[in-house]
Amino acid sequence: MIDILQPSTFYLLPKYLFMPDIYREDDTIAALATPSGPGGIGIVRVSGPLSAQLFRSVFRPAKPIEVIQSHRLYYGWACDPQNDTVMDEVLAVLMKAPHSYTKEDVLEIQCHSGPAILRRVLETLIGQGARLADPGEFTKRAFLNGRIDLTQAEAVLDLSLSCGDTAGQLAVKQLQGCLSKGIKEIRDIIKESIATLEVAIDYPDEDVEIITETQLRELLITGAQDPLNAMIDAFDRGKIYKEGAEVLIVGRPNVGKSSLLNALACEDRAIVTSIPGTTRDTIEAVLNIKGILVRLIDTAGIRPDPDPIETIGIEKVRKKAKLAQAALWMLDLSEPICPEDFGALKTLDALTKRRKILIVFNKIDKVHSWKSVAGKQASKIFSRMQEMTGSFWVGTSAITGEGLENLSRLLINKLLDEAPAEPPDIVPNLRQKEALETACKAVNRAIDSISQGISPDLVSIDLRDAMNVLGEITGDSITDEVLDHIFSHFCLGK
Ligand SMILES: Nc1nc2c(ncn2[C@@H]2O[C@H](COP(=O)(O)OP(=O)(O)OP(=O)(O)O)[C@@H](O)[C@H]2O)c(=O)[nH]1
Ligand SMILES: [Mg+2]
Repeated sequence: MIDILQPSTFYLLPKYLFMPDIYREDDTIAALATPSGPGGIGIVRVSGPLSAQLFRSVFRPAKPIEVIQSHRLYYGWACDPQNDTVMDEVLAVLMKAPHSYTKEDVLEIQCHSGPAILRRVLETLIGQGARLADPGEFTKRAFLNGRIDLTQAEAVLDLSLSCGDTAGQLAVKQLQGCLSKGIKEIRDIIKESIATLEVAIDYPDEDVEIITETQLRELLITGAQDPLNAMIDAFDRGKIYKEGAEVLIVGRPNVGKSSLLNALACEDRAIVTSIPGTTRDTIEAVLNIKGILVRLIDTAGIRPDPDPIETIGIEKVRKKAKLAQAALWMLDLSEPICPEDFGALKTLDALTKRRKILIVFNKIDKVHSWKSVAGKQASKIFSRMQEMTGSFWVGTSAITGEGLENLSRLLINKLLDEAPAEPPDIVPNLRQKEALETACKAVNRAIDSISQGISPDLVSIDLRDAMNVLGEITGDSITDEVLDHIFSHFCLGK
C-alpha cells in the first residue's frame, strides 16, 4: 500500500488519490507538517479556500461552533463526516487569510502522532476536497502570495534542515530579510544609474546632466560593485558557518579511531575491539562543536598489505581526504611511532598540503608523563616530515575522556583559521552566489564602458541585465522552472 505520509511515495499519488482534474495553485492543499513516525503530536496542515469548510466538516469542537474565532486553538474531535466516526482527539486552529503562513485560509489539526491516525485524517481531508500538497507548496504559496520573497523561502528550507547553531542563526537572519535588504539597496542604486543614463539617451543634445560620469562610476562602484563583491566573498568565508565541515579520523589499525568517534559523539556508533582492522567502512557521526556542525568520519585502519576489503576502505579515505575540511591523524602514544603511522598519513596528502591536519596522540592514560613523551614524538614527526612542522598536536584518552575538550577547541580553531571570527551577516547559497557573480560581471562591464565613454544605451543594457539577475535572487524576476527546482528540495508539508 502506498503511504501518503512518506514524501518518497508522493510521486505515485496522482494514480492513487482523488486528484482534481485540473491541478491548480488555488486548490486547497493538505499534508502532514511534522515528521512521520512515533512522537508527541503530528500536525496536519491545510491551506486554501476550502480550509474553513473542512474545519467545520472534519472538526467537532467541544465549544459551540458559533463561538469559534480565527487564530484560536480549540479542543475537540477529528471526525470522518462520511460515516460520522471519531478519528482522534485533537486541537485545531483556523487561521483566516491573509494572516497566515500562506496568506490563505489555513487549518492546522494537532493529532496524536500515530501514522494510522494521521493517514486517516489526511485521507478524510482529501476525500472532502483537498489535494495532497507538493513538497514545499505551503512555502511556495507564501512566496507567490507575496508574504515572503525567494531568499526568505530558501531560508525556511535552511532552517528546517539546519543542525548547527550558527547555521540556524544565519537562516533566521535571512528569513528576517537581511539578504533581500542588501539586494534591494544594490538594485536601487542600479535603478538610479539607469534613470540617469536614460536622461542622457532621451535628451542627447541637451545639457541636462544630473551627475557627471565620474560620479556615476563612483556610485556604481560603492553602491553595487563593492557590496556585490562582499556578498560573493561571504560565500567562501561563511561556508563553514552555514554548511559545517567534514573531518576524517585516520591512523593505523587499533590506535583508537572508533573509540574517539564514539567518545565525541557520546554514543556507540562504531564497533570497537582490540583486533586490528575492526573498522572496514567509513562511519559518520554529526557533532555540534561550538555551534559549528562537524561531520566526523571514522575510517578503516591503514596498514601495508591490506586485504581486498581494507583496500576499498583505504581508497575511500583517499577520496574523502580530497573533499574534507580537516583530518585528525591519530597515533597510539603508548607505542613507538612506526612506518605504518606515516603510511596512514600518506592518504591525507591533499589535506597535508593545506595544513589541515591535527596530530592526536591517543591512549595517554597508558603513558606516564604523557606530555613530555608526546612532545618528543611530535619533534620526531616534525624532523621527519617538513610539511608537518608546526602542526598542532593534542593528547587524548578515548577511554577516560581526558583531552577531548582540548581536541574540540583545537579542531574548531583549525577549521575556522581562514574564516572570519564571527560569521558574516549574509552567507549566500550556491544559486544566490552564482547570480551575484553574473550581476557583478554586468556591473563591471557597465563601469568599464562608462570609463571608456561608450554610449549610455549600451551601458544601460548591462545595468538592466544586472537588475534582472538580482531579481532572480529575490524572486522578482524568475522563471517557473527555477521556482519548481528550488521548491522541489523542500519536504512535504513545508
Ligand atoms: N587504554 C586505552 N585504550 C584505548 C583507547 N582508545 C582505544 N583503546 C582501545 O584500543 C583498542 C582499539 O580501539 P579501536 O577504537 O577499535 O581502534 P581503531 O583505531 O578504530 O581500530 P581499527 O578499526 O582496527 O582501525 C580497543 O581495545 C580500545 O578499547 C584509549 O584512549 N586508552
Ligand atoms: Mg575502528
